[in-house]
Amino acid sequence: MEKNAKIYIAGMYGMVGSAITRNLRARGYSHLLGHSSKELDLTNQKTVFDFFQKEKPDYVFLAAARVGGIYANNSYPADFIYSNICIQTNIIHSAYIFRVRKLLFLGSSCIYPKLAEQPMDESCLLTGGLEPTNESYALAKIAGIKMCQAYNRQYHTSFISCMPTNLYGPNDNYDLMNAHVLPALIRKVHEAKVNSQPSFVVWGTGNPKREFLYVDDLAEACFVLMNEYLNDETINVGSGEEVSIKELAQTIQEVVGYKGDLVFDTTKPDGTPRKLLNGSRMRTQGWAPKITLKNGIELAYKNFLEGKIRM
Ligand code: GFB
Repeated sequence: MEKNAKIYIAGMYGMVGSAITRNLRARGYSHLLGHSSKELDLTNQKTVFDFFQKEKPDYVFLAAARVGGIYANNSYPADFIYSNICIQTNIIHSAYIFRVRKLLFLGSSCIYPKLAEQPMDESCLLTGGLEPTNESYALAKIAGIKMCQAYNRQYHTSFISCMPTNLYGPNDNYDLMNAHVLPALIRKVHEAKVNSQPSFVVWGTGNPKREFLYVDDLAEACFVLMNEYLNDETINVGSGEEVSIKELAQTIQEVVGYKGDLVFDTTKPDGTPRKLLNGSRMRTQGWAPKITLKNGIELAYKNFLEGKIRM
């Protein structure tokens, strides 16, 4: 990407979009475009068309999405499939109409089968049933991957996609019901500490395993892919660092400085037992994560304490 390129970050004010924006600004890119969801309704096809007609960006990072943790996905499947299919379809089609030079679509590791062989290679896509709690979101993201590939094939566009593992970091959502597990547990452990509670609640059994990647490491991967990656096969972006939910909670307790008990609420779902990505193809692009899980949790907790979050 040329330094004077016009770059649209869809979802600029979300956790991923703001990390991509930080990365590009630090590299001296100054012609960055983005809107809050209140300013630009990406689910409205004409609004998106008019935006692209006016701005004609050279590059697009498609990081806008309706996201959430297991409870949100399980509770609002219609919202997740509708909003995400609308957002991505409107942006990908307008990017084609207005000749965007390259677009990077961000998906999620939940697109892979619930019981896929671990670690999950990109080739296992659509080889088995999806995790029911987030099937709507997963199907929307799979449609986005396939739409990029279809436009590349028919219209010779350069639309690529990447599948990050579970992400966390600045500007994360800390809503106790709708957040992802890592921010939710940071908030629960913090509140147990400041309120001198004897314990805090962990959903499920604590046995499932999850891989986590700090969002600034993902942003660097997105920059590398936009500049170097031309294959329209989707590519995993993972840390390779997997922990059980119980171990995650205990690590968060260490960082926060709280020694209370874990209480497991098994009325809440565990979700998929594991979703560790095979990130070897991304390593061949010359990228590797820099921030370990413990260090990342320390950074995330610091952001939480500074109020750089969404409740
Ligand atoms: O991040 P999370 O909500 O979603 O993690 P997924 C859910 C796992 O953490 C389950 C446990 O095993 C939960 O039982 N957990 C324990 C908690 N305590 C909590 C808590 O307080 N809050 C939450 N949220 N979980 C998501 C997909 O799956 O992964 C999304 O639903 C997306 O679509 C995202 O793909 C990356 O990791 O299970």
